Amino acid sequence: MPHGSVIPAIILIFSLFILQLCIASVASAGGGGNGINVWPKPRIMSWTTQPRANLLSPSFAISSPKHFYLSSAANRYLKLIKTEHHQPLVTPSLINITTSSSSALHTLFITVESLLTPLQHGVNETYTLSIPADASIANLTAHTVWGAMRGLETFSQLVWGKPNLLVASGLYVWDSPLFAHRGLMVDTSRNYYGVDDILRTIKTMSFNKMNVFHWHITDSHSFPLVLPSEPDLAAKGSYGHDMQYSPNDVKKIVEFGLTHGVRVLPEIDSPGHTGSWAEAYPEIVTCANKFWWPAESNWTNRLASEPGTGHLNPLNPKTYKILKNVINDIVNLFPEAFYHAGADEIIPGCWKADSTIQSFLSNGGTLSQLLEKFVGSTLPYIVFFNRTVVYWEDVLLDDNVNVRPSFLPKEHTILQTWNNGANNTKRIVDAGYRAIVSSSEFYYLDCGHGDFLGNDSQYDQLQPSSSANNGGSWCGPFKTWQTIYDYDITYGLSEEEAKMVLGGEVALWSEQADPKVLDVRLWPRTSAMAETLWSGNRDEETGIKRYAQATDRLNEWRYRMVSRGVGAEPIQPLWCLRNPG
Ligand code: CP6
Repeated sequence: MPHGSVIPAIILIFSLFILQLCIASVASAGGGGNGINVWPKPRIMSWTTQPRANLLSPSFAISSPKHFYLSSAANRYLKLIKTEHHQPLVTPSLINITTSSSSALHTLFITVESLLTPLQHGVNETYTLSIPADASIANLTAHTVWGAMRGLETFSQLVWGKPNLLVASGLYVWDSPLFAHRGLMVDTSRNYYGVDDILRTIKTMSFNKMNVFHWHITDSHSFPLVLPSEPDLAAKGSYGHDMQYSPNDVKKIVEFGLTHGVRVLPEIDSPGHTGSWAEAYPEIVTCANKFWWPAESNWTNRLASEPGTGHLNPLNPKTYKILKNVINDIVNLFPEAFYHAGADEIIPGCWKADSTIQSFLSNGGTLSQLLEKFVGSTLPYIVFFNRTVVYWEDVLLDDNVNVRPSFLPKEHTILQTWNNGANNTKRIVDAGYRAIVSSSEFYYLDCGHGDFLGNDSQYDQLQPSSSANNGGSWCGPFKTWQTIYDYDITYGLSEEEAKMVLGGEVALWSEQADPKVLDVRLWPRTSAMAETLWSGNRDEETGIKRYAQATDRLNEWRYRMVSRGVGAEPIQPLWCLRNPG
């Protein structure tokens, strides 16, 4: 946790302060139970008087400092607040609802300390929100505009009612995320998503106070991104002209992210997962355009197998000529300071299929040297552009093909873990690297309900490109929201080790997902991670995991997301909220 010891001290002071002021013994406003629901739950949210609500004046306004992105966010929230008219599934049990217009809330004032702080990893997202019981004004304060956006989201969730809008009042909120990196990865290579799908996803992330859209743009199946210096990659490697992202599309997505406080982190996966590059440049891709099903086939290497697996050839100088153009274009298109370079799932057999690599190996070269050469020739070029390089854990830990740590400068490299059965996060942070956690057992959302793991020799012989198979990606069981909510990304780590964990990401691999199921696969399960990383999954007082308390709140939150245009799936029958336990 990045905040050191200052914040616990602040929390303690505030807690004492609040305990004295609490007349009603409502322990946690906004935590469910009284119908006031905020997701993710704020770190501290307390009634300063008895729980009550006031009218939101029909002329309610948000007064925001002038700032390109914050002003836009304030307008957006004003519109949302005035049109949403959320009807709580459980009528809030408040002591006092004042509908007299003399006590209506007229203005939310936003104060920001530093308007110039850019959106970047670790940016201060702390905010306070106070909605006094009788005053006609409320105050939102934040260090940065990005924190103010988080506060606007909280405020919007405190408003409900039809035809009159009500706002919870007599409330004080102090809020700040536990983890700086709260991400969602979407794979747009296996199946294509339209720009609107991506924008809706980013918007929903902002509803959930998430801040990193990790865009796994390319893979073996298609190369949908049009790059000015290498236009053939998309022209030949995409699924078609209507399934590409133009530089303008990217600009739109990046800008949309900024107005929502969401960084757009691009991933161009290589040297593995590059089969689609072979459409334009067959000479730099090994084992391209044939399904690689190595002779030593077993379930382990079938996990990574896919049609046209394709690996860039580290021995071919042309590989680097093209990669440098790609890197140039990516840093021009994406202002984001992190650059995800992939480097997952090297399949030795794919490299070994190439004759130049065969002679390199028979002359005493090793696979590890091949990967070192590749990383050593590309990483410095990315770092040259002031980017921090994110790789999947495999580059360091894959037991067949790994890179010596000396090749990965710790200050410029972050590793994203996904195999935590062996607690790879611990191995990564113990080696001195910062980590982003995406444990496949908890955070991989792609698995639908049709995954077959049985024993059927005929099925096993199917080409993964067959419609009867999922196209190469093996899935574990469907992850429920509780599975995701339950997971602690720093499990098993010491306090020192945990400091190296920047946060987590859920991942939507898209072999079995496309726009038709996007929202249902993502929401509200992604919301479960969003809360865990924002404020934790445990009751502050008892330290016990708060599933039960979270269930009604998440159910309510799902309805609010639906009314905001998100196709989130239900987690309970309506009956449960009509008949609270
Ligand atoms: N594609 C890429 C994938 C996967 C990875 N990288 C993947 C591996 C195992 C499972 C799910 C997805 N489909 N490029 C691993 C990081 Cl279970």
